[in-house]
Amino acid sequence: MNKLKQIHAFAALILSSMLFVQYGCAQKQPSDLSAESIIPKPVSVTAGGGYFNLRQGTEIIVDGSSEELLKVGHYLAERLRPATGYKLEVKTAVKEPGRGIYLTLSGADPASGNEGYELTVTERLVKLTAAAPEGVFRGVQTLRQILPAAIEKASVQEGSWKIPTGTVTDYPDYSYRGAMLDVARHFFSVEDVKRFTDFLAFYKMNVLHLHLSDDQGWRIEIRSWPNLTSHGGSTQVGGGKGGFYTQEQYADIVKYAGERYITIVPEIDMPGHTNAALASYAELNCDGKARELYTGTNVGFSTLCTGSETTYKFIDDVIRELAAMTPGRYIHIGGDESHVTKVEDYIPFINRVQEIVAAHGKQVIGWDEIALATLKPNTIAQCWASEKNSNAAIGQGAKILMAPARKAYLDMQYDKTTKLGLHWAGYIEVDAAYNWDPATLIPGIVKENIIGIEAPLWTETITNIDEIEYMVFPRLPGYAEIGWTPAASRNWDEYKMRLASHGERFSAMGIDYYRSPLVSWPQGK
Ligand code: TNX
Repeated sequence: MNKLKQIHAFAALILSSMLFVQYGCAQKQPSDLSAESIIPKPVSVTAGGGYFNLRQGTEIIVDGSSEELLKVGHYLAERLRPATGYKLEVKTAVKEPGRGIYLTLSGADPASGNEGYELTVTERLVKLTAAAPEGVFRGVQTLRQILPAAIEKASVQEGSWKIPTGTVTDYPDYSYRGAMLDVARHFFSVEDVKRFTDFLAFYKMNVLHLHLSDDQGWRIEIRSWPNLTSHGGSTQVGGGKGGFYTQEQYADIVKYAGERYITIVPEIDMPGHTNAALASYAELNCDGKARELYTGTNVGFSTLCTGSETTYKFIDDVIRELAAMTPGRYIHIGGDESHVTKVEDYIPFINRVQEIVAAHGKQVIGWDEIALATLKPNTIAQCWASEKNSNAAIGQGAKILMAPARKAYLDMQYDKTTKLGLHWAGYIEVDAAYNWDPATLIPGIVKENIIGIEAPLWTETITNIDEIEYMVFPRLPGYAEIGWTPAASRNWDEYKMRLASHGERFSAMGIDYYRSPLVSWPQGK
């Protein structure tokens, strides 16, 4: 070969190998289920190396006659239809189909519990198996997360909808994984609450705690005490018009959450944080005089009249109506920051309210101060501020819900440039929010004492859904992972890569999130 031929041959080789790479890419992209960014991180993922293609004719096939599982099938179809534009028919079958998306309750590992699931993807079949519909529902969230991010868009997208083959086996570490929304300081519509609920569902959280009353507003209709909402619900922080949920609207929220396997924990805060009630009924005040409505942000100045029988009649009526609206087992009684209630009044008050809640068939959760009282064996103390109170609760045999303000408060600012939020418990950047273990954070509180974790969003400074989203994202996925994934499997440097890729999903969902400089967010939008 002469020199020129050599050069030609070399060039041809380069060119053909370039073509091969290009053609090869178009033909078959690498598939690796284990490299997908699933949050919370599953217990185990095995990659198959191929793809399942979601397409126009794909059907969602539900095993057997479970109405409940069929609803999960419809929920899945509704998530996938807008962006794909496909029909995605939902059908039932008596045996495993050869192709499609198959949801089944048979063959699950009972050790995975009600929320555990197994997702097996082959080139022909996507199969979700769980012991209960709840587990299939959790698995559906994994399925959403291994589709391209554009699947979350509300309108039809160009795209090929490939799902990498392999197997995910998964179940949660803690049974209680929640967030709280304060609808008392600022009121949020039913629609906003539903959107918030959808965020929790996407990250496999299972509790939405609603802070329904505070000094600035009473937000839930109580038919036997109508002024609570007509007057007590008529304003909010800053003097805006406030609002409240009728019992029908509240039932709609409970149902919506229930369809997402999310339990609503309603909170009526007492004996402090009660100015809205004290303004609505003169007889709830020891001096018999109704208070003025309050639209500021101070805490700790109000108290129910703990020595008066009217107070307990009031509480009994409120808890009775609330319990009737609550399918979940818990009623939250607040109990925090009752700075103007003498401790010798506070203790018998909490003891008596625990009895009232029990009489209406529910279990108490209260902020950690309730440990000053005599806790019933099934009462839960929510650890937010005091290590001493939390340990006292454990000493009485109570379990702890972990919501330490300095780690888990969604209203804490990210850093000193954050405009919304507060910083009394410190700044909580995305790494600090993620990088802690509920079972080792506080001396004396170990895993066996803890039912789970909760991230509260207080709303003194938060006025609309965009502001909610900015404080919640991107910290919420981290709290979800702390609740779901064992501490030994969690690592910030690895997590932050998965979180970065969720940036695209936040955008597809229209979420206005904080672009923390600690995370390499996708460029563009
Ligand atoms: C303390 S946390 C409170 C709330 C405030 C919050 C603001 C807790 C049990 N009580 O009343 O909204 O700080 O971060």
